[in-house]
Amino acid sequence: MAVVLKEPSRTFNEYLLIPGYSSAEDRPENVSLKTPVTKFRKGEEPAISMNIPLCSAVMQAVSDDKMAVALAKEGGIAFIYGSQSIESQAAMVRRAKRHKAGFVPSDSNLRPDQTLADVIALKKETGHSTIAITDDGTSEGKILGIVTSKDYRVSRMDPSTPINEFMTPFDKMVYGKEGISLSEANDIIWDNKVNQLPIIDDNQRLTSFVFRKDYEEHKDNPNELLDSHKRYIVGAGINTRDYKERVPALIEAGVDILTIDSSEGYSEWQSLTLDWIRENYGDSVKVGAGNVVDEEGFRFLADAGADFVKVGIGGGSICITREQKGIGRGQASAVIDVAEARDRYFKETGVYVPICSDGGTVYDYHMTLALAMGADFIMLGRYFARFDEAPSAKLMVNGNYVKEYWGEGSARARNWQRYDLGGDAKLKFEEGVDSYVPYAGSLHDNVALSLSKVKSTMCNCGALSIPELQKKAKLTLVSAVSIVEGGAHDVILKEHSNHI
Ligand code: MZP
Repeated sequence: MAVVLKEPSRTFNEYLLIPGYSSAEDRPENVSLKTPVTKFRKGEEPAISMNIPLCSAVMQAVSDDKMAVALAKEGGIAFIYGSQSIESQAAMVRRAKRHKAGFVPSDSNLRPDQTLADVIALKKETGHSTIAITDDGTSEGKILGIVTSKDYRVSRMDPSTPINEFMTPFDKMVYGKEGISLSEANDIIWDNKVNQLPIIDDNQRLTSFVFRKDYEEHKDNPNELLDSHKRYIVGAGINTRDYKERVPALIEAGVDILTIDSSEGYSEWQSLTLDWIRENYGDSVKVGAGNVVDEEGFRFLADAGADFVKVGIGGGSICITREQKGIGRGQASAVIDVAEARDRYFKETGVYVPICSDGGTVYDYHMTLALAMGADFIMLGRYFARFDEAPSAKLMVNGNYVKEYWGEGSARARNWQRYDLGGDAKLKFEEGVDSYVPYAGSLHDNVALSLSKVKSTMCNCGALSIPELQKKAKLTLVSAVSIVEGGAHDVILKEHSNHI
């Protein structure tokens, strides 16, 4: 006879937090959202932590190199999707790792024998007035001079004037040497009263520019998640089939953390993958595993050597696994159960294996609930797919801007092994849909708003950190009727407002 759990499978919408005592100290500006990502022994620090408890889903529509940079700037981690060739995934990792905060590759470049007319045309095309003059006209050529709007007067000069007659030549240029820090570059900019600083290598080749106007932007990112070389921390998804080729390529590209991406992770395929990584790299490569929804699944992956465990089956907004296969569990029940399992495991072994609530986060308050229920961090797909930085197309549908968002188990993304059992069989049915999500603007603004709500609720619970929230949170189930009471009711709304 099958085991039948006594409790129904519950989701975030069925819970609310009951406020606890908050002192005068419990103010949002005092809240830390720092959270562990990789396992650690009692009394030790995790090798990787995040400054905000959010990571982006391993999905084609969500996590590429642009998302990786944008999210690391805020203090989180993007896991670049694995449903692409090893070469293109590694190239994305490499691009994100090469992206140095404040150092941007030159996008306007000409040769000295080109003319003022070329300068004007290029300025019109890019909208940028700083043009690097290199021997071959590329962004990595030997720099011979620079042209800014101070160097020419369109009304007084013949458009056919060669650039080398009016550019600021190299010997009169202010530049920085490759390897200097952003703050050193900014000091040079300020001391010399210039607006831009070309950065060059030992062979006088241009590597990037630092612009005065970007200074404020970088001052604004106190949470940036950087490695020891001041590069952004970048994650990537792997699968249980081609890991022997994919993992070395990603490591070579500089990836910081991997996660096995599978809709169902309580399987021998995952332990074989973890074994291979441990045999070849020991503990130096950090890798998460999943997804699971109960204690057995968690213990299996923790014992198999996972650095963190992802929790959630069938709760994703684009996911139809529960309908198609009849497997899964309400996201709240899964997180609560696995969090208890993690704490027991910690008590028994002294090893804390962080857990990630993956999928089904709809409202900002669901983030707070997931953390209160024990999640160390949260993986989101739909949430990030709505932003400018997500790779998918922005379209106008019925008068509204939307972005495309499709599941990794949809026909659009399939032909990769995530949704089969790790063998050679091709996917025979879909487990995800192709959809639109409302366009929501920039990642920075949205993450700031969502986390301000999380921090505010934490203060209502008297918690200034995630572990404190987990200790102090008091949760209650809500009745179906009381959910109506929770929204605006019995009033005539003046205009539609979006509460997400
Ligand atoms: P959500 O944030 O859109 O609700 O859920 C994102 C999560 O759904 C992903 O991190 C992944 O675990 C899961 N997912 C991705 N594709 C599918 C699918 O096609 C899926 N079924 O379930």
